[in-house]
Amino acid sequence: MRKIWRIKDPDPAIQNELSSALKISKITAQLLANRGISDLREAGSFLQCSLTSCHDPFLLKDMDKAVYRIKQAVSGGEKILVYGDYDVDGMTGVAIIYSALKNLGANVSSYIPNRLEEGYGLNSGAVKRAERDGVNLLITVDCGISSFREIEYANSLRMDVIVTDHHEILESRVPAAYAVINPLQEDCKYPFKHLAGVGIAYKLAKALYENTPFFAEDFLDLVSLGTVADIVPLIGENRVLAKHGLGELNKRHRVGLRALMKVGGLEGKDISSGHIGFILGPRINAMGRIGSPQKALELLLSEDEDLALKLAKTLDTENRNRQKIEGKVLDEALSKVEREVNFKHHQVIVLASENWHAGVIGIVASRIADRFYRPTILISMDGKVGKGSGRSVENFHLFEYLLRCKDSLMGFGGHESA
Ligand SMILES: [Mn+2]
Repeated sequence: MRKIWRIKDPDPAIQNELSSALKISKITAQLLANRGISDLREAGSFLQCSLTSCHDPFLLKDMDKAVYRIKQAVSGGEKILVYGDYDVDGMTGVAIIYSALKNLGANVSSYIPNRLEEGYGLNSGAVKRAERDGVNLLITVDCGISSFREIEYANSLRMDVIVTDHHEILESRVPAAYAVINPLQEDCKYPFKHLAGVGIAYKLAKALYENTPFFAEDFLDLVSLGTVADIVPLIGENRVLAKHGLGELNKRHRVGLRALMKVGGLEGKDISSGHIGFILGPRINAMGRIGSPQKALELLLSEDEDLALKLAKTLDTENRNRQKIEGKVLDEALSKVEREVNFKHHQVIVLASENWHAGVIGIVASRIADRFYRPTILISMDGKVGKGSGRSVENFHLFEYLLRCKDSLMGFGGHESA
């Protein structure tokens, strides 16, 4: 695709101020200004990119309540279930909360639903099974903010639910959970609103670890993995966490990730965000799309070299299968675009088929949205019910447009652009 470059007009006043105070070149100063960073303090902390610039986790609404309830559960030996989404962001977040709770001596287990059989978010079947297993406290990671009914149901079974999520909030309403940690809540004072699900999980671990001998920073490799893979904007705190996390990733101290790097041909290489986006992330995601996500989580948590290598190879194979399935769906979708879409009349591309694997429609939608620069929704039909996944383009708030059609939808959730 041909790109049109438009260069911003320079601002000599800001250039002079930043370059002389921070001893940087005028070009660097202008680049900062172009990113909207024009005051000295902000520019200084951007350049330093220090972990100490991260905000206090207790600024998150309900963090104190959540920590209180979790500590009560740990000391009382209550069963805790960490329930997360099946993407990289969700699985890395579950790995963090699960490990943190294990370290604190909790009676904890984890659960990642199957995308095809159970779908996104909490489901009542899983809640019921948790209750039968004696779970008293359920913590969601990267999901839960739109699981109103399932949380009511958990409450009716006398199970407390703590929601940690970063997805959009439906019409300012949150579920009736014991605590809801999501910086997008209107009355949440947390200054940074773009944390990934794993970023919020990290904040919870950080809060739980206060006054203990453990360091939440040990989880930064997982934080960078989930943050980069979830494509949240790498600004503010996300940039700090991703940068320090990449440093941790490069130490290769996590057995499972070391095995995944080996299988992905990254041995001896300096791991970059590109490697997360194109090599590590897709292999972990593949399990959530077409395989069993629990295996990817097992890999993240593994402490056994042989088992980790075996699991990493499974992820690699599933990723190849995912690519094949995706290629087929993309071909079919493109020929549908040719037949069904009239670019003069249709602002949004919406396509449906009985043949499409629901695990890959999101990635295919994003390829089509890129190619035609139109918001795109692909729907995988199963009888009368369809599951769709959409990707948007700049300045088209997909979530808000879906909100306008909510009467014809059985359920939906997500972000501005996906
Ligand atoms: Mn996420």
